[in-house]
Amino acid sequence: MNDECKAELQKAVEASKGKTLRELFAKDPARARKFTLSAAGWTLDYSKNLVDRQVMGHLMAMARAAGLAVEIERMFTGERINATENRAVLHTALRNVDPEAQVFVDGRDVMPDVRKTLDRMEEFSIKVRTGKWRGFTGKRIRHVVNIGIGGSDLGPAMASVALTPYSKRSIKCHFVSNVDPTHLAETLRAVKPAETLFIVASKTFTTQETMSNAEAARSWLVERLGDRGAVAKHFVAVSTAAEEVERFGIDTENMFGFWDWVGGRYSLPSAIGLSLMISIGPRNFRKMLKGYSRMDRHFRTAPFERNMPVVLALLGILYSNGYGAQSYAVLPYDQYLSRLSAYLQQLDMESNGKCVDKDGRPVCCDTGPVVWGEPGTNGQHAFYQLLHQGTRFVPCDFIGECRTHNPVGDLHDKLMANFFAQTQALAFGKTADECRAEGVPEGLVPFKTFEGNRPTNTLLADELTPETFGALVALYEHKVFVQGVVWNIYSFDQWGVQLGKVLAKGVLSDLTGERQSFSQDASTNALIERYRKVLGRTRR
Ligand code: G6Q
Repeated sequence: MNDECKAELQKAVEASKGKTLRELFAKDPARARKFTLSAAGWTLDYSKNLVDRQVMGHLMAMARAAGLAVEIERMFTGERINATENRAVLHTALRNVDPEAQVFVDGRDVMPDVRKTLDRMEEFSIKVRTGKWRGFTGKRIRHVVNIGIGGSDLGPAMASVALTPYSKRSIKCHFVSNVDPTHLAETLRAVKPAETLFIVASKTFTTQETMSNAEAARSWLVERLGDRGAVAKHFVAVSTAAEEVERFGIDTENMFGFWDWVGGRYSLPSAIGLSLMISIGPRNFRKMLKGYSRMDRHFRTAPFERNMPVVLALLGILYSNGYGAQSYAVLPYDQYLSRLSAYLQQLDMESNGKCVDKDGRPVCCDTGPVVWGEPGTNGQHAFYQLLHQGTRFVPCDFIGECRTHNPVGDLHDKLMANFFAQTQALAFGKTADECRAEGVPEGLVPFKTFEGNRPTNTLLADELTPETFGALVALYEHKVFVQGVVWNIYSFDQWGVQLGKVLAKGVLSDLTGERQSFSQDASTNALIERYRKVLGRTRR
């Protein structure tokens, strides 16, 4: 974070501290309206934050001092802003629905390839959905198993739950990511080989977990169907690595490509979303892209003061760096968004979990926070106690919709009553006097008092549709981007992930090799020894 940003943040913190939400609301009856924004089908009410016009003014000045406007344009126009990997960052091109749009990387328009891949995905999805594409024995595909991990899993896995109401119920999507054999084995128990399509989703097609699971699935299929030729009808690939795909035995005709300028955790709107497209159909998939694109346009063009990703990002920085918040909670009051926080964990923590700035120097302040959460109201019966009365400061995003896809009696009204009531309780708490007025015995007053003043954002849409879902994901993507810009860190690399990919290889050879002496540290060596003993791999 540069000095000018630090100074503005400091002013924002000074102007913010000591203010209570009770006072802020009492002072300004128009506060809720003033601190509410709309974009791409979402309303953001951020009035229950520890801010007023003055605080927001300093936060906006901080964004300007970071050169945010320039950075936004650099991303959208395909500059190589992912400098440590020397790549452009163009997930926004994947959902650019303008048929005339051109987006250049090194002088080449990428949009024709983007459109072509989408059209190929569409053609293939329709074949699978209508039964034109059949398995080796002539049966229709009833199960789609996406084998991938990290960015090649979390997006489609989260989205296929989120958009269940739009799914073709006769085709079930499964996601296998973990190299724990249990994940694959339990999935294979639930499917029939003759009716199953495997999508091997891996940008590099070398990731150990994915390739091991894909090889095991291929053996299972060949064994069950009794013919190696079956692979062609039951395996397709999503990758950037054509040679590796061929080596695995998948015809590149059945490979759907993407490009090095699509980061794994930003790849849901690319061919990585193939399983989702098969499930919800191309039309709904394109509606999702439209939703993404509406939020992209809003982010690129709205003034910072009215810009939803910018506002969310700056509030997050205020709390991370000004109030010492170590985490934030994402609390969707929608069962269909049950995987959202797992998805956002990767998006945010992999992007902004960095300790050096763009010049390679240690950062001067905390960067990406810990992200966590569970759908409401379950969390209310679990961890909300800490949110209300714990010693930690945890800002929260509450996400909900006015209409449910499943109207059952008054259940949705009850859900939303909790949704609204929780942010109210967190903001305004309950004073000791209020407790007394309710007749709480004096000895219990300290326990029943709620300090309040705990900030929340409320995100509300009419309904969770492919459009609003796409817009929601884009909102968080851009929020993370803005924070990376202010912190002056590289948000689009992930060297920590690469480290893990290398480390396990050395340990694996100690676990399985002939050698009885191991090359790790003393603790790890002892654990390896114990493991090998149980498996009878210790020579006496
Ligand atoms: C995402 C990360 C990481 C990646 C996985 C899978 O941004 O780079 O989560 O997506 O490691 O990589 P492959 O797609 O290459 O298998």
